[in-house]
Amino acid sequence: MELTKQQFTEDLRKSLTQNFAKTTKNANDQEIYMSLARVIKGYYSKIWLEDNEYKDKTAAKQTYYFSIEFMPGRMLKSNLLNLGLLQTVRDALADIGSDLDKISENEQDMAIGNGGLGRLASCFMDSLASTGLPGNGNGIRYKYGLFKQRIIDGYQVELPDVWLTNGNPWEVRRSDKAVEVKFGGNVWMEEIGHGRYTPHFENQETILAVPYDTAMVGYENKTVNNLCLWRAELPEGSEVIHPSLDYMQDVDTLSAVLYPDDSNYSGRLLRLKQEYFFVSAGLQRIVNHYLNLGLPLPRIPEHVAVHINDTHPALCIPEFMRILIDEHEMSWESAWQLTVKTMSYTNHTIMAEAMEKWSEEMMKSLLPRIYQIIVEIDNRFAKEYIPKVGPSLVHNTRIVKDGKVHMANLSIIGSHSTNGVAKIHSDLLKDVVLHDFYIIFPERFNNKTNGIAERRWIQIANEELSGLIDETIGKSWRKDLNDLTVLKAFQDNDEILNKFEAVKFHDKERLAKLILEKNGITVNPNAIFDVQVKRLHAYKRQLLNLLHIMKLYFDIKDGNAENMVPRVFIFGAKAAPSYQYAKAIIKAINEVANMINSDTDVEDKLKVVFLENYNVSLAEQIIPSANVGEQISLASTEASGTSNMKFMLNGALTIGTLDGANIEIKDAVGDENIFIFGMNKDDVLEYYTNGRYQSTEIYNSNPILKRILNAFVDGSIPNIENEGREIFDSMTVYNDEYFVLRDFDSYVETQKRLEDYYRDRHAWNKSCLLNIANAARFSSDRTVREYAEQIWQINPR
Ligand code: NBX
Repeated sequence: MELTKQQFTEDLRKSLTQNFAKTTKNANDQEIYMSLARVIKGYYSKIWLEDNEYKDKTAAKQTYYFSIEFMPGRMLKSNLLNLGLLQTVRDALADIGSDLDKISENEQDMAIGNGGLGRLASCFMDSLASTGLPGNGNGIRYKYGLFKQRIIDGYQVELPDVWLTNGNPWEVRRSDKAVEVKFGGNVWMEEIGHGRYTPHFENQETILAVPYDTAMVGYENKTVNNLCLWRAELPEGSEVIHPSLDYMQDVDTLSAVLYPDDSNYSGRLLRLKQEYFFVSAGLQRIVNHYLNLGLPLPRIPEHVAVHINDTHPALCIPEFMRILIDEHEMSWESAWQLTVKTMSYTNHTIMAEAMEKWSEEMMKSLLPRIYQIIVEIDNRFAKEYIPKVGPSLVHNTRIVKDGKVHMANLSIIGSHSTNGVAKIHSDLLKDVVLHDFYIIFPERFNNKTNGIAERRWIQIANEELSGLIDETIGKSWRKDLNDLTVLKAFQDNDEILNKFEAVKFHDKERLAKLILEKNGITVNPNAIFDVQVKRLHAYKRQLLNLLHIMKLYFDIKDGNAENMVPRVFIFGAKAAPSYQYAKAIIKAINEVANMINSDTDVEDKLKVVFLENYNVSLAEQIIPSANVGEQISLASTEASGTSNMKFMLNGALTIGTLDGANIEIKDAVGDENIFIFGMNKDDVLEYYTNGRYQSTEIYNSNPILKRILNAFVDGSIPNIENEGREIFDSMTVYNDEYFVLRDFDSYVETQKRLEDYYRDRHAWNKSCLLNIANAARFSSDRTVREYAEQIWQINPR
């Protein structure tokens, strides 16, 4: 939008006076942030209103992305960038003696997600708006986001994330759009003639769902979509008869906390309540809005697509059926057709422990009507498909069995599309994990490789690199990332390569400063910055990284590292609070870090840094400065990964396995520009089928590994008596579930090759440039366009 510095400064002054009775002279940074955010909201709200009117007028089809997690991070700079105001506001603030970066730090990260799945949802929100696609989010407004992580004595300690204390300036509470969501009680069916039944209810608990809307502003266009987050409250009128304290507390807890488990299923009642709560509220609002436009219900799939982000919102399927049948008297057959046409589903993991399976008893007592509908869906599925595909296939794919409701089965049967998030992952779904479904519904399966919102991950996170790209190839890449391919023309231009190296060096100096401030560790910006940032999980194998660090440490101690290129290993990772093994690894990383960082023999050859509380805003500070990104999950376990794409876009080289999107990154950059090691998925599957892995054989025959693993239990690494034992046993007694030892040698060799390559500055810089130049296919703009065309059938404005 068009705006002069003077106009903006005037608006900010006004906002400071109106909101805080302050001037630019005596306001503190928090007050400036709040006033600034309100000014910005004022600017985009006009576009928001106009786009809503446009959407209503055209009744064009819209997508609603249902996700129990979102992780937008900070909104201020993103909104400024997308409105085209970043530079104007930066300059205007400088004029009044203020600094945008410092002001921005007063914004609490909106961290209502765990990791990959939630961050992907937010990248999609940015990309949908920025590609002009009508696509909205639907989720829960948790009062407390993902816990804040502190490291105390090397241990993870979890603190509550009280992100709403100062208020959230971006949200709009819409009381007029509140709806009621009902739980429990009894339901019985009454015949109303012509073989039709209507449900009756008694003793239900009613909760009011109040939506809070946040504008998702498109990049330099006219689109503003909506992220709708629901809060649980006491229903209106409940002041007449004072409700029980238990009930009041129930209402309060419903939207209070995000479950802190990533890739793990917890069959807790409150979680099921949360799932139904945001599903029911979201669908009610969509249907109400649709009917208010005067459109006929049987045509709803022409105007509405509902996406189920993993199985947490799978209750969309029976709830949509309930609304159509019970509230709008539609026949089962018609309602089912509309439901399947409207719904689509993404799977994000093949980890067995993540698969949601609710006990029938719980489902029946909490959601009696939904349970009935699920059973009916299941029975009709069996009746229709046994004659077509036989009883055994139907048995394997049934929704209700062994006393459980299988949510993935419900999602596939009740939708027209099931996709994985990278080629290898979608293939594994078809060939292995969901093979029986694939036989029944081959046309429903497809792949949508993940992507990242390039605006946040380079334009905002790495302004200096963005500036250099502008200088080199012009600015068009900011609108269309495909234009980065023009950089290929400079791959042998040393003058340009040196400039890219210089930018990376500045980024590393900045991170070095942060590390000194936060951890009191001095690191050398000339060292290789080698980074692994992601949730802590055994399958992601942070331990493999740590074993390699120990190898380097012993090399130094033994005097075998004279010519080693100095390295700084940087970790960021939260562990689920109940995931003891993951917490043991965090403790071990921190104790190894203490040991190495304080050993004077090591000098600055090797440093290990664990940065606490990894989240979106910290990622924006870490990723630009990486030389190497670690993507070392066991092949076949990481569905896609998305930090791999962020590193690539910021000119870091990947060391990784043939897993997730690493494979597609390798295809994009070529073998010379990535470091691949270890088993591939077929090697792993082969071990699974023949069952012949014996980790102790490797332990006993590999003296280097033996020495490293022994260090975890013989006191060489101090202060990890219990954790060291747990880790040691996992590698030996419990047969190393994720083949860390099996891939160790290959990893070490590849790390060595990487180190040698780093010495050749021209070759290294060229590879970095080629990673950037080939990053466009990992833009989430590309991903959402594919969803839009192939699954949702929605068009850009
Ligand atoms: O989703 C992640 C995957 O692990 C990543 O490989 C992928 O890049 C990312 C985005 O597609 N998955 C994730 O964050 N969570 C879950 O998959 C999950 C599944 C079930 C559950 C809890 C979490 N109960």
